[in-house]
Amino acid sequence: MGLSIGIVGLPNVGKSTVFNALTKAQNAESANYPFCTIEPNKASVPVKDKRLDELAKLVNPERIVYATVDFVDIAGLVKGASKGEGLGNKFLANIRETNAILHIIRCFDDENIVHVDGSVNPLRDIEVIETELILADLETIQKQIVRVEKLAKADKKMLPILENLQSLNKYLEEGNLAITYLDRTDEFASFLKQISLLTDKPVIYAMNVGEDDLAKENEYQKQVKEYAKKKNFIAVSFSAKMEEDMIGLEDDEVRELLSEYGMKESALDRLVSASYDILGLQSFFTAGPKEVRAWTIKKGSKAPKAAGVIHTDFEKGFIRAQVISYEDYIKYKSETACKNAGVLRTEGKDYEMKDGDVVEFLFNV
Ligand SMILES: Nc1nc2c(ncn2[C@@H]2O[C@H](COP(=O)(O)OP(=O)(O)OP(=O)(O)O)[C@@H](O)[C@H]2O)c(=O)[nH]1
Ligand SMILES: [Mg+2]
Repeated sequence: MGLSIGIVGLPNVGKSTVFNALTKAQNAESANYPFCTIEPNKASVPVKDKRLDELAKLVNPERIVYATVDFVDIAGLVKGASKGEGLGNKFLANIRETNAILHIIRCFDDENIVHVDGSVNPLRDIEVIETELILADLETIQKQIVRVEKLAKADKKMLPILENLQSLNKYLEEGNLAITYLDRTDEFASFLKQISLLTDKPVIYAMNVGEDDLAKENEYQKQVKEYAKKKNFIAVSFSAKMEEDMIGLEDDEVRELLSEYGMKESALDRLVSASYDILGLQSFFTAGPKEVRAWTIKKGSKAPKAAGVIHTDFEKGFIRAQVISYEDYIKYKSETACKNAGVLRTEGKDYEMKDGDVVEFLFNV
């Protein structure tokens, strides 16, 4: 279950700079002119969960396999993109299948860096981008309405889907994002899943600020935060430039630099944990001599579902799970010691997985 995130925003706001910082490589061209990015940049980034490193110290495996997040950096969107302005909006297809949207918002002043609309104004910029995403979705919805209308003539079961699509269409026309449209039957929810609307993904507002504004808050950040709060979205501040400058530094140098600016975690760590939160994800671990590995599941998943993330046969033939909490594993330092201390639990098919569980599944083939 891979996590993938699409990066959107106006041109020249720092999307590719962020992408480079997150992927710790200068792979994407970033330069001070709009529409620098034309072809999408894609990269997979390991999530350096510190708990996995701690487990590996105890288990000494041949390898450590971190969970990964895929980032997709695309061209900048401008007002009128749906009508062909700028580079148009066809490139949005590259983020259609992602799980979440990282919306980069310029919150720094720098007269040397061109703003496509002539001034820095984060709330206006958010509206421009969201409107373009909505317009792209309306195009998708209208095509679906035509298709479902035809289907409904032969199959009456499609009628409720058609009605739902029409009311969602109206909702988007009023300027709303699909993600806040909550009136969904199970059938409509699974229909929506198939058509992957751009505005039906959770959004993180990523405020790109100068490093001096990381610890304090400038006027732009205040505005975005307040707006995000109203919409129940997450807003994270970071300095793309500073993060990019940290590429290639050793871990302790990074920590030192971050703490100079009053930060504990890098942008990647904060963005990944924000993404896990909004998507309702958590991790569990497997730990053996071959590998210590992190796996990603939905919160509330039962043990067989978690087993199925490793292999579908594990889910089908699930017998039971042997579970040690991460804290117990660190405390007692080995599986045997955990067993002796009575903290290794045997759990059945109704067990709800907890974040950080160290697990071994037993199954029939
Ligand atoms: N002062 C300052 N400049 C920045 C910051 N982030 C990015 N820049 C600069 O802004 C310019 C544009 O950055 P990019 O990352 O190429 O922007 P983009 O959003 O990918 O732009 P397009 O690909 O054209 O849509 C580059 O010259 C960056 O160095 C920042 O936090 N502060
Ligand atoms: Mg770019």
